Amino acid sequence: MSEEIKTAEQEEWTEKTDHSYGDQDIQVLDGLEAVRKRPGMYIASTSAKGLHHLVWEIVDNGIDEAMAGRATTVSVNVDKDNIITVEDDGRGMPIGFNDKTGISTIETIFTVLHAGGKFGGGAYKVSGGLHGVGASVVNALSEWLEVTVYREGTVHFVRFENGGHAVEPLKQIGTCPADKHGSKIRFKADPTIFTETTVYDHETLRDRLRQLAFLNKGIRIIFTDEREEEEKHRHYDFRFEGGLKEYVRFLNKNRQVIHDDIIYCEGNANHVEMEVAVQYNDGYNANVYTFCNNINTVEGGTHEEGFRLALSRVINKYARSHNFLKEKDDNLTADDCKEGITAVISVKHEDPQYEGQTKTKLGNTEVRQVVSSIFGTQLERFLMENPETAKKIMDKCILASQARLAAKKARENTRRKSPLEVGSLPGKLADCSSKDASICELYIVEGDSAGGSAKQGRDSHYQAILPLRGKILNVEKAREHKAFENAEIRSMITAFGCGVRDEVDTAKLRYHKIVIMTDADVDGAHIRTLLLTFFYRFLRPVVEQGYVYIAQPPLYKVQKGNSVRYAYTDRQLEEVKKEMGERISIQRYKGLGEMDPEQLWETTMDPKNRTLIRVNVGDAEAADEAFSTLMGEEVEPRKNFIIENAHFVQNLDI
Ligand code: 1YM
Repeated sequence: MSEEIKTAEQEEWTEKTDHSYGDQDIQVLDGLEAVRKRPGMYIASTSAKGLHHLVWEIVDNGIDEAMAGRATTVSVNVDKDNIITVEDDGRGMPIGFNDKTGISTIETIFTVLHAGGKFGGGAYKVSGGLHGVGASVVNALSEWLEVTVYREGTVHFVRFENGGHAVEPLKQIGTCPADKHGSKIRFKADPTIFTETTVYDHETLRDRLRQLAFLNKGIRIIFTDEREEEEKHRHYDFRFEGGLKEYVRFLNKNRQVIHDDIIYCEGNANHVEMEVAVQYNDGYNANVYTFCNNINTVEGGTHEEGFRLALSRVINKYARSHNFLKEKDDNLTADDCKEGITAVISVKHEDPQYEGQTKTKLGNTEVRQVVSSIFGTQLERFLMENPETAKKIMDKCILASQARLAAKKARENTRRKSPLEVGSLPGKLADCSSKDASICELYIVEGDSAGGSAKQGRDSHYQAILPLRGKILNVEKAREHKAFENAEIRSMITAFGCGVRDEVDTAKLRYHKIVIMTDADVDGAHIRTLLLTFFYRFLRPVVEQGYVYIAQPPLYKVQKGNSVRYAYTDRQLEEVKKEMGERISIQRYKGLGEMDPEQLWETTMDPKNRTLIRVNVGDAEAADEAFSTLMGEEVEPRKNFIIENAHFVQNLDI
């Protein structure tokens, strides 16, 4: 396309993205077809995660408009056919139309792959850089997509179908009041691409939209899920004037905080915008969430480093000058200063560089200095102005350092001298003979009697058994050294062989499948949760890298003459009953202990028949919420959580 036939909007856009409009007719077909052929190149996956990415891409564009100060509200709607509607009250997408090519700006946006442009997730996008798959990718992967724009008293509309082709060109379909403006996008994910599922997860959508509202203070985000009957429609209206301050309050809602006032700061320098909020609770874990351009940088990076540097610098300085630390005392470590902290750090950067295994570690070096300096100054000021809170924080950090020294001693006693020294393995462990970790499995079994059956039933070449007696310690409520003194926990750590906490090295893990095998009852579920809490807090990489599994023992044995079938769920029982017909006997297993070794092998341990559920952490915030609610001190939120999630707890096995 030559210069003189560009519309004003296109001109503006071209300038920004440095993208030439040339050859777009060819690109349209090539580009979108390429996306449909190999969606994995453009979105993380075609599983549920990729499906949700479609929503985030469009939502991000609405939030961009709001962050530019042009829109106040972004609303998201899921209707009963899992059709998504995203609408904002911004300027409305440009409705410029080109007579010569017959292609409007909007069609261009939705049909041309814009690598690196505003709509391609490149430099121009401040929000969503990682998701930034581009509106055209959403279009390519939708069965159909419709755009409605309200702008300058007109309503314009275009619909795409058949792999992203406009059914007819963008056209005006009506008028609207002059003060109505905004963009509305409706789409239906293509089930031939998202073959696993095209059903959106309510909680995933709600949690992320709420998080976006926390991260972009003042922006109103409305979420309506219409998939239930009308009276049960779920509706949320998020708007947080306090931004991260409210986010931290939300994260700590189930915790006992040690001070009410949240430490908060925002500022900008060197083209970096930053916002930090901090509050301590009486727990022992650090929950630090970091974001760049609204993306959760799970691997941390320079913003997190800047925060950590400032936190320990300022706390040590204050502790010394106010005599909490004596001259002879060592400095507090960064971990001492982080015990029981809940912090959210959010930066906005025009040109973020991501590093790390999953590209979720912020690499821009100038960010470290900006966060360290702005947060450091504000924290220092906060401590000066709030001496009572400052004292509580100092006392907590000093206690943490004393506990750390005690834990170090306890931990040293737990460490195995060498991974091959079988002599130092726990006595209760029935180890396997293979030393090839990639095929080795460790079953953690509830109770000595089930442990006995498992030992007899297993294939001892690659299956090891570690029976646990009674309930293990709740690490959510205990300081680290208590955990290291606990016999069951020590046995597990020694058996795994990969170290704990910051020292975890999964290369040293002795079993690539760690299988939790508990009874299918309430106690079993509790023990399983205690174990998962311990793994999550002490061995997170082991969980994250997918080494932890849950065994699924059968609930029923159905027998007719000599033929025996097992049912793992009530629904399955009904099916089996139907298939087997009359004169059957049904036995309900109350615990693993009721099965003889052969049955246990056949139903739960034999790779040919068994079902193992791999545990994944999902996002850290959700896991953290689950564990702090289920395992923490506060009783009321726990009750509510169990009631709200009764369904989830029941289905944990699925
Ligand atoms: C529900 C999703 O995409 N809103 C939206 C998009 C744009 C604008 C406003 C917009 C931007 C600009 C000027 C500008 C887009 N514009 C373009 C482009 N909501 C949603 N709201 N006028 C309107 O950035 O200058 C792409 S998106 F590039 F054409 F300007």
